[in-house]
Amino acid sequence: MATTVTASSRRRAALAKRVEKIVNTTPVSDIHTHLYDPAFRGLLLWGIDDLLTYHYLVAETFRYFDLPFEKFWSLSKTQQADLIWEALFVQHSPISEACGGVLTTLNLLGLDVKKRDLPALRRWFAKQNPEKHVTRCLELAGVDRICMTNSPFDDVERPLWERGFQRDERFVAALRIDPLLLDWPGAAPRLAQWEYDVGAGLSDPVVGEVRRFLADWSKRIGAKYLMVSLPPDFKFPEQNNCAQLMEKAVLPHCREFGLPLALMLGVKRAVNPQLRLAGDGVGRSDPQALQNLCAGFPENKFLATVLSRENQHELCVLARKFRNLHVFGCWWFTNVPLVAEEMTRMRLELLGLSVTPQHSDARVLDQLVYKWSHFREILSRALTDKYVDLSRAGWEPTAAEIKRDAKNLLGGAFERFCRGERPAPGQVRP
Ligand code: FIX
Ligand code: ZN
Repeated sequence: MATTVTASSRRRAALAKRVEKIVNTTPVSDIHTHLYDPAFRGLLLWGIDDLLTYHYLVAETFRYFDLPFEKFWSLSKTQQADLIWEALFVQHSPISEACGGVLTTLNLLGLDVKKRDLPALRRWFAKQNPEKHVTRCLELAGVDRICMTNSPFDDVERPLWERGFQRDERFVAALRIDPLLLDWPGAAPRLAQWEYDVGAGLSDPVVGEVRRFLADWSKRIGAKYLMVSLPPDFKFPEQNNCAQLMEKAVLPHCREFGLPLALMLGVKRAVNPQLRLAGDGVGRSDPQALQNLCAGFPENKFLATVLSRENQHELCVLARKFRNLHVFGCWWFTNVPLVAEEMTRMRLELLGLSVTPQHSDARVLDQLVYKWSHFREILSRALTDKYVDLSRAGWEPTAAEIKRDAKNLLGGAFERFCRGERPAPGQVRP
């Protein structure tokens, strides 16, 4: 009996090692980030002060100090980073996921974190060549493609696209349209200012102009998909601007251009506005809206992620019913090991390999390093358990099969979904 147990635990350990090696060396296509092509210069955040002032850490810091919000915001980035470092790393052990992430990143960059020496960390970053640092972070994270979040409504970003620049092919564009869908009265005058003939109403000619706007920007940036983050009370169909614009302008545009629409569901913006970017919260979404979209528009492709842990199971079940729905990422508050592991296992069990279980949502370049290192651990564990289950049934996965599966999960399935490809029955082979 003891010999059998040892033999099977040895087999398991060998399999775990093989899976881990494959998962760690499979390049990732990171399908949603807030990073920018290096040509955008100051918009691409990197380095220790940007890592420390990440809004995830800002929210955690305010739990420890009673500084007035406005006082904090009036400080320079370096001063804010000093306070965050003191509160989250010096006064307390940095055990939260966002804090641990900073340390994983620094450690993998080869820095000595145990000295707790912030000035020394700053000196190291100050010496880095920004272009080389981009390549280094991508290599360390094992990421070869990064989807940006590109908004024509962003006054810093828009002129750069209008002027044009030499694209870095590692950075892929995604067209962000939140202001259009969520604040039509605010967006309409801006479109008018950019010479699209729109008034406040949504007559057919106005909808035509919105489509012209979407077409111009999809072409200008070479959009891989369109995207919007929506509040928990998003409903579809509905007689409001958001649902009407989605139905009459965005979905026809996506069909015409063959582009998916990414829906990120469940964010409650500005629950505490004093925290600024750190002040958003979460609420349960109604999966009926997504169901209506998938069922009502079978020619459209939907990418979806939901913010509430309570919605995850329903989302998986929905994706089993609609092949025009692709589930992605452990978004934001769900990107903590406890929830991400549960979600990843659930998705593998309900959706197999037809899912993209993670995106980084990185806002700071260096975060790619920890976000992918942490997720690869989760994925390796979850996949190992699944392959062990298979081997118990006599099905031993080959290295080539494991590689194929890892590739699927880390970007391959997403690419195929975007291209609208599904293997023909005869092609479904290992
Ligand atoms: O809507 C989004 O794309 C969110 O990811 C952001 O708004 C959010 O601030 C974030 O960075 C979450 O990770
Ligand atoms: Zn995001």
